[in-house]
Amino acid sequence: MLYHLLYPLHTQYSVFYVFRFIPFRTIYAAITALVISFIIGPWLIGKLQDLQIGQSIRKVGPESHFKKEGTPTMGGTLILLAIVLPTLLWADLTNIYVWVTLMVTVGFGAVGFVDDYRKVKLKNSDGLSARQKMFWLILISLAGGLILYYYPPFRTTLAFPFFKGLRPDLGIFYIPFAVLVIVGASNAVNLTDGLDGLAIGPMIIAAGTYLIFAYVAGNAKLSDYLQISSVQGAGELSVLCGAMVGAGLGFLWFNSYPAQVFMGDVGSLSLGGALGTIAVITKQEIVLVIVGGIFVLEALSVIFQVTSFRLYGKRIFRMAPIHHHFELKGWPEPKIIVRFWIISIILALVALSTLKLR
Ligand code: 57M
Repeated sequence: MLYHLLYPLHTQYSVFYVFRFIPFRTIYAAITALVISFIIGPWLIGKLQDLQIGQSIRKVGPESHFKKEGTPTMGGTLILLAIVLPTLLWADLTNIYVWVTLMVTVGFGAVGFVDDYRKVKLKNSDGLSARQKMFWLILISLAGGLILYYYPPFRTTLAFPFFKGLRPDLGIFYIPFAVLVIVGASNAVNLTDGLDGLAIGPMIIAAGTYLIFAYVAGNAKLSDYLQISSVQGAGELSVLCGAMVGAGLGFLWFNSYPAQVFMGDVGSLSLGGALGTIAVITKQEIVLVIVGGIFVLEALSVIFQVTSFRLYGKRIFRMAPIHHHFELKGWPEPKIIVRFWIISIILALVALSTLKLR
């Protein structure tokens, strides 16, 4: 909005020319998101407490979690606000990629909201059934995939890191592939969200990494120089990524150990959906496996655990997802969290290095 209101004034006042620049708007989107989080955060946490939107803790898990009973949840509504408002303020709203990403983010958030609300407020411990949840997530991401597919300049080729010449064209099959990436990312983030700050830390790092990917993909000269797929208009997603970084940091302020609030499915599903969509649009879908390596690791630990238990009646980990394994081994919670953040930073650096490697 500010971009549309203020940039045209540059013909009279040259100072407004700065609104043209994506890095400038990205930084201010991040700052706006932080300010929103700090202003609304304490109020929202108080409100959630008043409304008794508290987490109930399953008794089968690590004992250290029992003391978390009643911690306000659904803090993801704050994250959503702190992503959407700054994006509407600072991004170019004629950009279709911004709208597709917002649609998936808010849509996934709505699914998570209904699930959380049923679990917490209506004391229906199952929330939405896994099938219902999947149905809506697939439907929303399918809508996103279809819009992208029928939007003329969007390419359906896949880009591989390290092998820059390899660009298979998936054609119409790009649509189910996009759905897989978006829904997969969303579920992986949801599984990771089991310790204070464990999901939001790697999410901030991943959003920061995609901020750079989006900027490079949207810049014809840079993408040509680095030989990565150029996506005209994708640069504007840097602004949204900036808002994600700011919203993530703002939420971490309250979610850091010991957490005053959990994000709930409204946060984890929407953040994962946003990340998956941005990976699809910037044509860095495969690299998401590296950037979001912690989320992948958490999801794989569940897949291996369940498969091994079903096939051989044996567990690989003391408990899945893998963060529970380390908890049961006696690692203090903050140690697991910070070590997972460190791994995320290393993975982000490796992913960024693929920009230059070929
Ligand atoms: C949600 N949710 C947390 C909070 C958060 C298939 C199976 C592996 C699924 C998995 C599962 O349900 N995962 C998805 C994980 C929960 O957090 C809430 O959920 C939201 C995210 N969706 O925002 O609202 C608990 O996590 C802790 N937490 C924090 N700090 C935070 O900032 O400490 C969350 C955020 C919270 C709190 O304790 O209550 C969760 O873990 O439930 N299921 C599991 O993870 C279960 N694992 C399991 O059953 N493993 C089995 C098999 C089936 C793989 C095995 O290994 O044999 C564990 N979940 C729990 N206890 N709670 C089991 C033990």
